[in-house]
Amino acid sequence: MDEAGRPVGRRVVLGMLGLGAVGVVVGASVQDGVNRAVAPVAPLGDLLPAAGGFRFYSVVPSVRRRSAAEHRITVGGLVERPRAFAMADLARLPQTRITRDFQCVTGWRVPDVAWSGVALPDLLDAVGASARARAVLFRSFDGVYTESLTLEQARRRDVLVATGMRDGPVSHDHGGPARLLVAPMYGYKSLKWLGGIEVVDRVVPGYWEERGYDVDAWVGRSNGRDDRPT
Ligand SMILES: Nc1nc2c(c(=O)[nH]1)N[C@H]1C(S)=C(S)[C@@H](COP(=O)(O)O)O[C@H]1N2
Ligand SMILES: [Mo]
Repeated sequence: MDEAGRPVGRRVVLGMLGLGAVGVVVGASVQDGVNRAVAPVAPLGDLLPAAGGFRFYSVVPSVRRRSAAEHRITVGGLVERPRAFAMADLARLPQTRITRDFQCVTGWRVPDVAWSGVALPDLLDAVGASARARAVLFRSFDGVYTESLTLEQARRRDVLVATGMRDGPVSHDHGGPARLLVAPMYGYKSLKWLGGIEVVDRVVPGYWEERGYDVDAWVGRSNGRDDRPT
């Protein structure tokens, strides 16, 4: 945190990109308390080449590539059948497609992004969550980033282990071979370079949540209140 208590992580990333801290304030009316925590972050889209409207984010300078052939996602913790899923194993589970706007708390949004993969409830059914399960913890193979969801959130059909995006595989820069897509929440919930899933008995705050962001990151809501215009 800096002296004002604001998260500095993204400015560090900007610094590593040689862009420096631009300090543009995102309009306070745009979102909610989550947004206030990130107001000092520059709108990268003005500075980086557009990747179909996305900015590529990583809290570490580089992430080792994993091929689809070598990649495994371990699923363990409070489950009946812990298992490592190869990409081919994921492809054999029921496939779910979903098209949604993708929105980062810093203010950029990409309309109508098509994703495909395994709905998290289908993956959880494949391993069998134990009676003590209350939450799910996700780990990135970048070695740093984590996220978590309550079990109820993790059982939504619009939460995917995404292996496809816009009719191709999820690229390395977008967090492939497989990333999380938490469609109803801000982008930071959608952990990239998914390497491990652990079913746990309580919510463990993730990387940005340790740095002041809300664990419940519903787009358009604040403290459970739905602020979306009707
Ligand atoms: N491992 C990892 N996952 C991550 C991030 C990150 O820095 N590292 N950034 C998050 C944030 S804040 C957003 S908005 C999206 C951005 O996804 P993109 O890089 O595919 O555009 O990824 C999320 N998942
Ligand atoms: Mo984000």
